[in-house]
Amino acid sequence: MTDLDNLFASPFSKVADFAFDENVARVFPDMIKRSVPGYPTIIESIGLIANQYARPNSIIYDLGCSLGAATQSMRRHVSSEGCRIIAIDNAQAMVERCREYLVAQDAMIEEAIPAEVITGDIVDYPLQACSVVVLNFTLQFIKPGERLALLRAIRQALLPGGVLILSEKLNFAEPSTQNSLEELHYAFKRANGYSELEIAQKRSAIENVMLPDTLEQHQQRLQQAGFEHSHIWFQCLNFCSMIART
Ligand code: GEK
Repeated sequence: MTDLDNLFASPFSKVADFAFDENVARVFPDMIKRSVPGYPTIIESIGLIANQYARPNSIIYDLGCSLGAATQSMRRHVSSEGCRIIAIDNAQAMVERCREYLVAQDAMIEEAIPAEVITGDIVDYPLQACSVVVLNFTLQFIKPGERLALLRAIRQALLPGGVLILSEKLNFAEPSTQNSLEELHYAFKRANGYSELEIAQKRSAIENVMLPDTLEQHQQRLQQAGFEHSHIWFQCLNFCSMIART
């Protein structure tokens, strides 16, 4: 059981920038499910996609793994022999809980593929040759000026036929599209029990920390980084997930 997200339920005199600390780690499963439309479907599908592209005896990376939901899904679905998962996050509170969840999963699944969780900054982490990389709602937290270099490093590390699964919140250049999808996202949050105060305070906490791009910016950057093909495989409101192939 995880705690309910009520982190923004009481009024703050000044809303501090959002940080992935112990309080967030404690409520994270509830927070992300009630905030990201389609999150459970994306998580389950990441396992299926990874299973299509994972090469025998290769590494799979889960970058910005938080509590390891994508890692757990890949452990359920990837059947290629000799694969192992390296999950990385720079938030110590996330890493510690992620390890506990994986130990619990070990007890439930026989012969789950090995997964290790590392505390590290994905911006300068030396990636080894790999067949699958997951960036599930992580790139939007990386400084915009560092995003291309990170994608280049991922592209360099991917084996031929390898894949990047990139999920992001999207911005839209056309103002009426932006407003309409943003309003629908707030409606989604209200329907999941968040109050107007919670929505407003979370918004100001995150606005300097999470900086979404447009789909066109993503596509252009993926191309610049050396990916041959990219396409959307999932979109719900202003949240999407892409597959980028070598
Ligand atoms: C999921 N993928 O549930 N290096 C390493 N980790 C980072 C960095 C960095 N430079 N910057 C941010 N993070 C997960 C959800 S959450 C998305 C990902 C969200 C980590 C940060 O600590 C956090 O755990 C994660 O990226 C983003 O499938 O909260 O909306």
